[in-house]
Amino acid sequence: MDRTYEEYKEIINKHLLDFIPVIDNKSISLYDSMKYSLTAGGKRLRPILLLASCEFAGGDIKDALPYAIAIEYIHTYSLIHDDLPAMDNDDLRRGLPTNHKVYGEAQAILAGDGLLNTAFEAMNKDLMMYFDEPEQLPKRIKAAYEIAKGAGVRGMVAGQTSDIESEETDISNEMLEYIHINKTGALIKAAIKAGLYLGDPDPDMIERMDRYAENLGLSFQIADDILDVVGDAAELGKNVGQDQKDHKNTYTSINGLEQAYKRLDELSDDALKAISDYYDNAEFFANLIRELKNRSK
Ligand code: GRG
Repeated sequence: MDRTYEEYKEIINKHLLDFIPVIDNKSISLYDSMKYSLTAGGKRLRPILLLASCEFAGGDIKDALPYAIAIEYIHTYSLIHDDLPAMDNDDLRRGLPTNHKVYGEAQAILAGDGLLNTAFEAMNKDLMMYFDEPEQLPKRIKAAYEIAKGAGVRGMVAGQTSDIESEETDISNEMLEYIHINKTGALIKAAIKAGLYLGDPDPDMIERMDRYAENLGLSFQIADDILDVVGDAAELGKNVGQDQKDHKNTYTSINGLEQAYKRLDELSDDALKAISDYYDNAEFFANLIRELKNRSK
């Protein structure tokens, strides 16, 4: 497992549109609007985590590709919907006007719906290709299940619901972490677990990477909260200071910047502890958490 983040990213970007089925010309704005947000850029963190986790567990990334691309489709749908006026009402994403600013609200909703459904179509299509090799099915079913669970009503959608409901109200740190763990952490964790399952992980690896993933997911959101205060809009490709303007509950608004940095340190130390002493090939995952910390300085 010696590929770099950039090498994984190149693989993802090369195959990003491969799993979108041919869409009838009569509905071509659906394809255009889905493609617009997919190809607008992005760090590709979740699919990269999925591919890296698969290789870490001894798997072949060729097996993991449909699942990796599917998770990026799901993530992109969530960003399109999150940016809608009914949710965060953002006009800039990945350095470009948000989907609804270009295609209108109705089409942006449909672009999100299209991406979400295409993700499940891609994973199911992959499963169907292995009907005659039943020993190949369990790992794929487990991966698809982890992704469905992380994206769904016990994960991202639940977190988003609580986030929206708690706007303009005072919430506890426990509630804030519940929101972060689900809204952002669940899909990150799903990427890692799905990737592991597509390899051949032992139970200890699953447990350690679970702990790593939980810490990474929460760190990622806290870093995002910090960047909304100290970050640079051009570098981030989205508006900053938006959370404060919208009176959003964030780690920094509730606890202050200093405490946010402290929590980020705690979480990243624990993520490193979960893996560093046990694996001599976990450098990719260790570097990722270090870079996340540095990026928010
Ligand atoms: C609409 C069901 C539903 C859920 C939306 C992901 C999400 C849930 C909302 C996004 C809100 C947000 C800005 C959260 C902060 C952390 C986060 C997920 C940032 C965006 O992910 P990145 O930084 O984006 O990986 P790129 O563009 O690099 O893919």
